[in-house]
Amino acid sequence: MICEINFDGIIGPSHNYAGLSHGNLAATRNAGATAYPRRAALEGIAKMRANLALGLTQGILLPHDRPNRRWLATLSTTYENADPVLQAQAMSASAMWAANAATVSPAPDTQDGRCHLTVANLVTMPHRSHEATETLRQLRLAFADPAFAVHDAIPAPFGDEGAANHMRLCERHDQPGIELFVYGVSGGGFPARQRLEASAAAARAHALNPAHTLFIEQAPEAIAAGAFHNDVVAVANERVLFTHERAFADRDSTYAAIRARAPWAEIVEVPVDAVSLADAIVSYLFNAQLVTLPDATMALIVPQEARENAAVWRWLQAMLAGNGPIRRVEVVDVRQSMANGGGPACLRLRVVADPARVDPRFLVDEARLDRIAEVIERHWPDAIAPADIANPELLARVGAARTALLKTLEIVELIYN
Ligand code: SUG
Repeated sequence: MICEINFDGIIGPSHNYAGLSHGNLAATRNAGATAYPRRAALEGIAKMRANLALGLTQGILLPHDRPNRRWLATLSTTYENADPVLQAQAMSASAMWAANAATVSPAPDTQDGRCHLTVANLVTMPHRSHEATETLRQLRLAFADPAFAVHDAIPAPFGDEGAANHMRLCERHDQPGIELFVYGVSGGGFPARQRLEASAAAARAHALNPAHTLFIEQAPEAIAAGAFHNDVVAVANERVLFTHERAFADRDSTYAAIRARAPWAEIVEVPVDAVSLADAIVSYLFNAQLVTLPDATMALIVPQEARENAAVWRWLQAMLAGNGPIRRVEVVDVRQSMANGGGPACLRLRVVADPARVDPRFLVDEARLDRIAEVIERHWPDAIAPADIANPELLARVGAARTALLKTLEIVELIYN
């Protein structure tokens, strides 16, 4: 039976704060801080456990091989000879943010009845531009069943950041819906990472019905305020679009276009007077997982930072007191990821599909999470300070940690020799 599966990126053993993402205010603010990979990964596991407890179906994606020596070889260098910036780019654990792994169109929306995934090229940021090769390998493994079509990344220069710039509205996950692709044109001094050409190419690859597909420009003001992905200012689930008033370049025509195609849609808008763009971005209110619970009500899974922001928490309390479609707010602690600009929604890739068609090694229950947590406790480094990035002992530890995890999960195809 088709349902939504959240595939969380397991936070890799090389998690660190190198400040590589221009336009991502949290990552820039924390550049040079000491990171705690073990704690980070366990926070991610705790989030998955909380989602299982809510009755949701949970999957995983694996940390990528770091440092990425194959990428450095294509640049005619080695880790040992690379400058510190290139070393940090090769070492980044950024594949944890699985919302940037791919764009996904579930089977009910596509003309061939398959669930389509297009790997994101992430070409705008050097440290993320080399994720696509391994992401493709992982997705081809997890979604090898003919129920899926996994497409290689769209070529440069058309930047594509995957599901972080894509939303789907539908009456129920297993019904046909409309797909919303949000692209950027300008963002003040910050890069607009998602190009319209890339969104359009993904929509064609996925055999979407053009009448049910919308291309929406993200507000330059939102990018300039630090919303480097649309999922920092809007999130959709089934019939609900939960959005900041200033998320889209042309709010009124965006809402009109949605209502024309999806008269059943409910737009829950947070007005700028109640929550400024700055508060939305610092709290990651919209980088929440908006999910349908087994009793068909909706819950919003927000980071701790949303509770700590007075304006945001006030708005959430007022929302719960009202009669809207979101009936419950759950708070999770993903502070280590948040400090690099990655909230609960960044950490997961949503795939609406039949779990029976997914390689079972990529699905988790409590017992499998226990085994993953044991590997993390034993192998993940406690702390990484910027000076450690060049340390050969750290490199060996990071490599061994990933291999131990893959062996435990019996996903040995992903071990590089
Ligand atoms: O691409 N941070 C990520 C955060 C991605 C968040 N994802 C979504 N919003 N869906 C990024 O900016 C920081 C890495 C560093 O600076 O080392 C980083 O890549």
